Amino acid sequence: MDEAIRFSETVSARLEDGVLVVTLNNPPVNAISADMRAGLLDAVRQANSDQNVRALVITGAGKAFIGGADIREFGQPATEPTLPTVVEAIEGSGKQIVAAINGAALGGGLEIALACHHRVAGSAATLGLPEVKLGIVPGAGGTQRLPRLTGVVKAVELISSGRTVTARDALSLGIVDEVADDPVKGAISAARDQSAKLPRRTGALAVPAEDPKAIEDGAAKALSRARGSEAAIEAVRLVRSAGERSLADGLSDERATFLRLRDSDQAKALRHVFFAERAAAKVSGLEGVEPRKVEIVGVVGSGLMGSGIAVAALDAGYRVIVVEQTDEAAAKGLDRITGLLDRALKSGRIDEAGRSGRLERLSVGSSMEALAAADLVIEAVFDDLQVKSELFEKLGRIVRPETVLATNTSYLDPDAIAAVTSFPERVCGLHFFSPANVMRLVEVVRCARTAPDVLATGLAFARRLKKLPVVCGVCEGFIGNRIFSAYRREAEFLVEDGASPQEIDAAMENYGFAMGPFAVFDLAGLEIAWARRKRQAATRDPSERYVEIADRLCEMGRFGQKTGRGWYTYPDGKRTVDPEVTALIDACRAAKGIVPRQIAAAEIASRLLSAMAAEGNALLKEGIAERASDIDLVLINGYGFPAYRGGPMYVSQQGTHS
Ligand code: T1G
Repeated sequence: MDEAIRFSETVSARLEDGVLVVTLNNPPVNAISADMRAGLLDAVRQANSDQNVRALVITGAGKAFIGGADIREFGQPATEPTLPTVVEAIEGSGKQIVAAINGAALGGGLEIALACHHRVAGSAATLGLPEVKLGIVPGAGGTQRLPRLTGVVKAVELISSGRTVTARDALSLGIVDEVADDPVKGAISAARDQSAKLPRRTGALAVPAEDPKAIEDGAAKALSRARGSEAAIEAVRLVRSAGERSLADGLSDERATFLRLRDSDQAKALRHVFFAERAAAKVSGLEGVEPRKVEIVGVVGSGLMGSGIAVAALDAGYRVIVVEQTDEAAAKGLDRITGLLDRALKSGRIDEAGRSGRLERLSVGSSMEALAAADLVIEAVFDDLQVKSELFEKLGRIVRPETVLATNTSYLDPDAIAAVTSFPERVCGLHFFSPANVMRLVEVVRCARTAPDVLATGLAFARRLKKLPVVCGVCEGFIGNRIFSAYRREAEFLVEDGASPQEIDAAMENYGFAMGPFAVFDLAGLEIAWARRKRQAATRDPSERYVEIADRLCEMGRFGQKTGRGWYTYPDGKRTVDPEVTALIDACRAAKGIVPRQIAAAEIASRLLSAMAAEGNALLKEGIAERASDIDLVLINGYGFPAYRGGPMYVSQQGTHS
């Protein structure tokens, strides 16, 4: 073989002292295309019959190792050679094949690595089988080979969640054999060292013996999290079966399941979500706009929201200055933030060094002047226009001329807040969802005067926090709460028409929501929506349908779960139907002369989804949301809409409600 060999458009190799280093190059993430499969198979076959080749290394060009199968090809039938054919050729090769995992090894990418005989990961590599997030199961041996390395319990957890792990974690789980600063160099030297040995084939290993109870518990936990995701349920079944039958039987079941799921409605919806996330990153008017540099983040307010935002910023490596009104409040804020870090330590999400590093980057105090050092200041104080306006006026005098100011308001008009400053172009909204250090969604609000680079700064900041930013314009409630209000209104119409809150909750939980609407109302508290309805009462069109039941509940002091009573009652914390509420609903219906009728679960879901989509269409028309898929992302990531349904706009476009 020559020194530089090209096997296909995306696969080339060079021979280094008897080791054939095969490089996959399909920018931007080395997704596995038909061309790559053909080239890789050719490389392995030719190497097998070439006496000059003692061993092989497979690696990726650029930042990724292999970002998985090419999702854009999913709608088409798989062409030969298929990925299982390539994987089988790699594992079955008589010559040592070592994976040099230089970056992301996901899905089919990890399956290729698992079929190699030895794995060396670079320290920045990430590894995972995220297929369930696309509504499918791994299709090239992932469910059968991973448990042979990690055991069934770990593999069930990893594959059913689709979670990715770092190189270090992969090493301790047994997924990789080495972590090296230069994985290609490490892999070449491993290939040389081991070229005389028999290849260690993952598929030939026995699945490690484990306590059957641990497997049972792990599977039960994964299934309870699966919540209607067919792919996750199938993934659990396939991984569990790995220990109970031959590799060949496991592989053929896995492939058949993969092919069946690939064409399912859930998989189609999840592909829509995948591309929706990428589309959301492309914001009109920001082409070529550079965000401002942010190193120090200021947070005003250290309540539930402020402390969550502070922790998210600390997690992302920022220096964080938290300011409260008094020393006493600052001390409480510090306690709250420390408490969140302690919890992260206890759960193993961070280690002791991570905890102390975060605390070193944090300062909490009562002097506003400290914010003069900040590049971005986020206010998370009480949601009151007067309070926020006064704060922004004060901040305007303290911060530097390039500092970006962001408001975390949920319902107030950020344009009105920006107007009190002399620099509204430096103000945007960053609407986090609670708990802010956990929830992925951030609505980035483009105010009337927000400068493009300020909006870009908000987006870049949210992205560095590993959040999903969605840009929206100014309206009451932004995208999410506007749609949620429409959802609430329709849910109350349904109650008046004859459905009980518990029937509605059951219908929506059955549809795939984590919680039904009335359980959510009780959890969030009924008083904010009540206050808003009272504010709007004077201007409400009297001919508009209005349901009074929620007002009556609030007048009775039933503000939801925190008062022990709302739409439900909560003896010992357990959600229970309350005859008092049932009687109230009956009375309200009777007062309007409504004869209640039985409403089927399908009609409940269909009406609630239509109400959401109608409000979404209004948001598009008003230019609040840039595209329908942005609305889907908001509902999925902020409001518990089941991802495998694709979001309310997607559902309405498909015309399928149940
Ligand atoms: N296929 C096609 N396009 C992809 C892709 C993929 N697998 N992954 C990324 N892209 C595009 C993406 O749309 C975007 O395009 C650009 O690459 C950069 O992506 C048999 C069947 C690898 C960690 O689920 O997690 O293998 O918008 O902005 O932040 O079992 O992309 O620029 O036009 O996300 O640096 C499993 C999904 C497939 C991996 C890189 N694979 N990708 O993150 O860039 S299932 C996945 C990611 C499978 C087998 C089965 C991330 C990344 P555009 P990006 P990034």
